[in-house]
Amino acid sequence: MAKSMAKTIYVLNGPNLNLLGTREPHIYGHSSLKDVEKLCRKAAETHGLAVEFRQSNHEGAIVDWIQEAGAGKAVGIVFNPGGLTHTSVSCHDAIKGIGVPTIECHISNIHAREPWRNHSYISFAAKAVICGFGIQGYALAIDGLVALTAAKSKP
Ligand code: CA2
Repeated sequence: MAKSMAKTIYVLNGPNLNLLGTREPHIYGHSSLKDVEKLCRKAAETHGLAVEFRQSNHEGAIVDWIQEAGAGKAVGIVFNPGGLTHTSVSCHDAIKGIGVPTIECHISNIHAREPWRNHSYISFAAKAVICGFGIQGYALAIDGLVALTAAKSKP
């Protein structure tokens, strides 16, 4: 059955997040991206929402998906841009160009790591940012997105 975009949260993951759980467990933990997907579906279900869960190693594909979420008027986007966090003007511009809120989400605390990870192009366009909670941050971002949008829809 087709999912209504008005009831769908996009969860987008950038480059190399497909490798989650295979290396650097001291930074990113032992869970896989499949585990993250299950966590997101569970969190969204508690709000009666569906999840469109995607990962790509290609910046252009992610820009297309951000535009798709905007065009379809999805509830919002939870976005872990991976390394694109620190480089991507195009993802920043795509988020600015849509009318749905984006929550930037990082597994690690990017402010407690290498200095070049402290800067995010995405944060300038995001409604909110969460980092350092491990993969639980995705569920917290979904809850936060729902709280923000519910607040907005109140009279
Ligand atoms: O903490 C995060 O979620 C990051 O967005 C993850 C990115 C990193 O470039 C950002 O600075 C912070 C890295 C994603 C790649 O993750 C891997 C996990 C396991 C093995 C290899 C890569």
